[in-house]
Amino acid sequence: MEEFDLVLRNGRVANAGDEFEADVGVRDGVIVAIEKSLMPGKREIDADGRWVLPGGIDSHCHVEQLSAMGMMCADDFYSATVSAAFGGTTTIIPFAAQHRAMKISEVVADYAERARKKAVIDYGFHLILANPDDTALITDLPEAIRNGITSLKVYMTYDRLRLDDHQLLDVLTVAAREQALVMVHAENHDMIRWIVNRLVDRAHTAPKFHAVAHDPIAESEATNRAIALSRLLGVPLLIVHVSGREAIHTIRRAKKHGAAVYAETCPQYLFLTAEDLDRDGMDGAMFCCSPPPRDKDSQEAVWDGIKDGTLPIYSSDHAPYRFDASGKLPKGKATTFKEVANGVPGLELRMPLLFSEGVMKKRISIKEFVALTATNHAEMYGLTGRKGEIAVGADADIGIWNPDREVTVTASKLHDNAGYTPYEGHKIRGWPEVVISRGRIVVENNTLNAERGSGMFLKRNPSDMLRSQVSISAAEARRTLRNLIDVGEKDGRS
Ligand code: DUC
Ligand code: ZN
Ligand code: ZN
Repeated sequence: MEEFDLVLRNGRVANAGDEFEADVGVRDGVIVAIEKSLMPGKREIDADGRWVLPGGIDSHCHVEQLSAMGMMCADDFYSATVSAAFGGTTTIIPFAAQHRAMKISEVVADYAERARKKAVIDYGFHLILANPDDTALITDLPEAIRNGITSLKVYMTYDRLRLDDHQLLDVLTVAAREQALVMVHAENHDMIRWIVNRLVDRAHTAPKFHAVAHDPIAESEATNRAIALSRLLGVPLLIVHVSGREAIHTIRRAKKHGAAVYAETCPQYLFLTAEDLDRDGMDGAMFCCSPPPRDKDSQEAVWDGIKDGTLPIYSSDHAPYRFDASGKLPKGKATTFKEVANGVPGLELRMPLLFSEGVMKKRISIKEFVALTATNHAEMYGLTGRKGEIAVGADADIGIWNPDREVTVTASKLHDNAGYTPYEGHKIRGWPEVVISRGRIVVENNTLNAERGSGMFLKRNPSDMLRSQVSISAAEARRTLRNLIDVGEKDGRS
């Protein structure tokens, strides 16, 4: 039998469904054997006392993205993917972000070209759809989906991005027909706008007021509305970056009634609170993201949602901006919370934070950790069979985790380009010491060994979730509404 390129020996393997002791044999970038006592390989790694886990998939991150306000984020495809790799993530799915005047095919080509030259791990794209006009819905969106961009994000807030309910119904209809998953940023635009105006009128402009403006009721209302729209059509959807107890409750209740609604949460909703936005001077701006971190009670609700499957996806929502005039503080100390660039870095620490606080503190099992950080993303975003699992035939994307390694987080040791971390000083137990991407050892001994541009674009399949059942009431609606939709399609319109 042909020799292995790499054998990971004596480790404890965990997948979302099981855990066991075995050696893992890799050839040509693919896992080809999982057994005890494999034959020697050209390269061997002793994983005794370590976890051998699927490489993470971070399905929500912003890389080399120009915000709708015209602000470029701090990481390009090189720094972002290097940072991801050091944190145990071997696949990212960032966004190709349309601004309203842009043509989708050009947006996609632009992001693809930049990633192709720089990424060191594999990547796909979601589309951000800001202008669902006829050209987008009839031609450009279906084309992007056919090219493997099988998910798209839409916004219910932000002046330059938001879609109204009518537009959301149009998008959901086309997505269902073309087999794409719709991801929704669910916050009530007018509630936020109204509060912002009151706050600014009263000169309440410090970073902490960002959390006041983005009230949890704005999140839960929009979440409920997005779910209602998807139920009306019987079309699944995913709510991104869920933060508050009420929104989680709304999603749980809808799922109980059979709605095909999925949801994502992020480290900032487990490990930060709104009090972080109230730090001295402008420091709170480092923690401004939307939705904002909430309170301890919502943190507990997020843990509960993670445990009971209401929140099956745990992503970073890495949106890095430097803490200076090029990013977070365009007007220095005079920057109002409205003007602070929105987002926090998290690609590198996403997995270590959950490993430490979840697995090591026994809030979640190692199998749940794998599901939340890798396997569920593969199922949600059309990567099953290739990514998110230690299985024969899958890509050899693997992290070897030392559960005893202790790390005190500090920005200077991280590899992104934000220049700060919201988790400064946090003590982490458990770290991915060796990270393997398609059989290449990309991180070992705290050193990168990967060429710029060596990551590959992943043309994704449709989400496994699109095949899942919809509620009885939605199915009823579908019988009538699908007819309407089909009639519309006959003359080329949806
Ligand atoms: N939404 C995101 O998904 N990321 C950063 C900011 C935002 O509003
Ligand atoms: Zn968002
Ligand atoms: Zn985001």
